[in-house]
Amino acid sequence: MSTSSPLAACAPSEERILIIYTGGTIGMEVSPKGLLPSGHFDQRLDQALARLPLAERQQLPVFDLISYPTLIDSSAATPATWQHIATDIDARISDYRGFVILHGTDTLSWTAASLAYQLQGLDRPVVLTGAMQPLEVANSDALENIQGALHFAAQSALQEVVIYFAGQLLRGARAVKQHTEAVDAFTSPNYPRLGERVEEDFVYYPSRGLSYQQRGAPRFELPDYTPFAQGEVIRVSLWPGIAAWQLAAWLNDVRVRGALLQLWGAGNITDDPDIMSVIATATGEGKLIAAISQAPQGSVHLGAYAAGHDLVEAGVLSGDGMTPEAAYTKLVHLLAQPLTESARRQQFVTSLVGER
Ligand code: ASN
Repeated sequence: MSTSSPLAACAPSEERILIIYTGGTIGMEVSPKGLLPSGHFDQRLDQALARLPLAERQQLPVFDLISYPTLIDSSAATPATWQHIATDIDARISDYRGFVILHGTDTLSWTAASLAYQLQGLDRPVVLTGAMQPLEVANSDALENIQGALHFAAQSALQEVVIYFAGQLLRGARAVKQHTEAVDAFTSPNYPRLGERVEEDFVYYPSRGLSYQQRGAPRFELPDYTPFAQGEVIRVSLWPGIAAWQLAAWLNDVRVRGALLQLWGAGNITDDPDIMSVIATATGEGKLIAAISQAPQGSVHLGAYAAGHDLVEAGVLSGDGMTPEAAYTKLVHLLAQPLTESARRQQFVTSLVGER
């Protein structure tokens, strides 16, 4: 399904934005079971835009909109969904000056981080947004988020995957959902915002964006993520009293190829040799294991405390100050490619898209 904004017919396609609607609260409608993803978003968006003051409407960049045939609540997204969206952007990359992905907020930051790794060297904006309230609800945040996303998607200086939400522009590989209800549901704990809405202007701060030296020439990496929808990479957050047998139940499974551990504070783990032995056995078998903190801000410094020192010797990679989203999707991305184990380990600790 494809539709265009009223002005799109007069604009060459390379001056347009492509909106890809995947589902999420932004387009949901009430059903007897609760909110459900709903279609005809093109017509519904037209109606909403028609209610804007003429001056605001005229300033919006022209766009086309495609809607996925199966719309999802983003809690149903898997690595296969991330791959699908990246492939769709790749197929149309030279036809549009920028892209807006309308996505549910629950896993929006996961998709954003994954897209950043798949679309390396991106030379135009890919802006993800969604909403905490459906488009038609009174005082919904949906229309403002779409407007902002469109404005940033038209800024050619912006050349990376970002999230626009509630007036803030955040790096996709640095953002997390921080609130279940508030309109400003996203934050970027370890990196400043890349831009923001200042009254009627949408201001990008280029000094915070990915420079050409950092991102390099376009070299999209679009490996097959399908196997990872079956859970080949796991995520374990420590809790007081965690036992070796519990960790082993996941890490020893032959289907598991990678793991993200969320440690205490600056990178500490329970002082239990059996736990360390489970981890060392897994890395010895070639499993890619990385560690970040459970604390939302700051970095891990493996080895700063005796309680974390053995992790380095057990082959655990430092995830530095990466978000869980950025660390997990990076493990998936590296494992999906035909790389040697040492290349994977080396790339994990290198900043590929400004994620660390
Ligand atoms: N459950 C919804 C989703 O992630 C939440 C939202 O979009 N605000 O699809």
